[in-house]
Amino acid sequence: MAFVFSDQHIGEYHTRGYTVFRDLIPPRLLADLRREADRGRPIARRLAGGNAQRLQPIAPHLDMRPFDELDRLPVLQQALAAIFEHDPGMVVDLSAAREHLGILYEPGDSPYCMGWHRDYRDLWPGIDLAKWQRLLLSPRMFNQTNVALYDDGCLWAVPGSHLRGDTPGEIRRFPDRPIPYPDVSRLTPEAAELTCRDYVRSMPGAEQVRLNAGDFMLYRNTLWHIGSYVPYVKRATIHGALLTPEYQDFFAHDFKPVLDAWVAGDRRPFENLNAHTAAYRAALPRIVAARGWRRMHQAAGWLLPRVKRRLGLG
Ligand SMILES: O=C(O)CCC(=O)C(=O)O
Ligand SMILES: [Fe+2]
Repeated sequence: MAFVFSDQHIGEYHTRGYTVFRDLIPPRLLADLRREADRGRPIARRLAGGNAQRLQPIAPHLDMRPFDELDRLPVLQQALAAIFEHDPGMVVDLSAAREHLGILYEPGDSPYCMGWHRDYRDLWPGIDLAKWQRLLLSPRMFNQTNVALYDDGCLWAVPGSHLRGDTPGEIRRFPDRPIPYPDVSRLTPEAAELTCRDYVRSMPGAEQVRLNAGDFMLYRNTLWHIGSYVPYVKRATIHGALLTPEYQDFFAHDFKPVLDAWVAGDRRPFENLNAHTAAYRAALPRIVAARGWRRMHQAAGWLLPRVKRRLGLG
């Protein structure tokens, strides 16, 4: 059945941090997108090896017409406009990310997974995390899209985590930075697959996102999420972003310098927000006590003149 937008999509996007526009892509466009995406797979592997996760950008390599057609689908534009209508100044324009658009592929050689992460915070040491935290809840920032051209269950997420910092359980699971992830390079394919699955499931609250061919997923990359990949399930999922002017500004001034430094071999240390949380927790009894004293002081300031008046002393 063709996609129908509903209030549920708005609610899911805000509360769970992602929503899926089911069956968005009509069959003829799906065929055109698949044809181009499948041309990109060997290019990705030539450029980044047999286990290449993606081809990005695709614009220099593939015919962009079907991708442009997808961006311009009226039903998609209307759905996105409805999701963000509470922010009338926001520029919702998928084509702004056209030159960055990528395609995620299944590995050619062996199973593997990423580490659990929130984008920027856990992937790129050197990012200004205080700024990232300030921008965390802005609807103009950090919106990403996964558009499945084949059924795709690679992505897992912790729904709702985009609304908050890490819970005590998440901090216990991943206290340190960089976040560790399994080295499966010396395992058999089956052992690698199951090791990755155990790791993915070890995150409290993790849920698999199941996309079908033709589904369009809008999500916040500030969610805890992870990709876990096997060679025997064909994948071609278009990976894009909603690049508002504000997000482009972050890209240019906060992300790009960090990326350039990394490419130049400059390995910066990871900042660990858990250290701030731990310091705050340790200080909490003193903070609470100080608040208590302040309240008593305020109460005394209110009470004393009244008592004095009552006693005829003031
Ligand atoms: O494979 C995916 O869908 C997720 C990829 C991802 O999270 C990333 O590259 O940061
Ligand atoms: Fe990510």
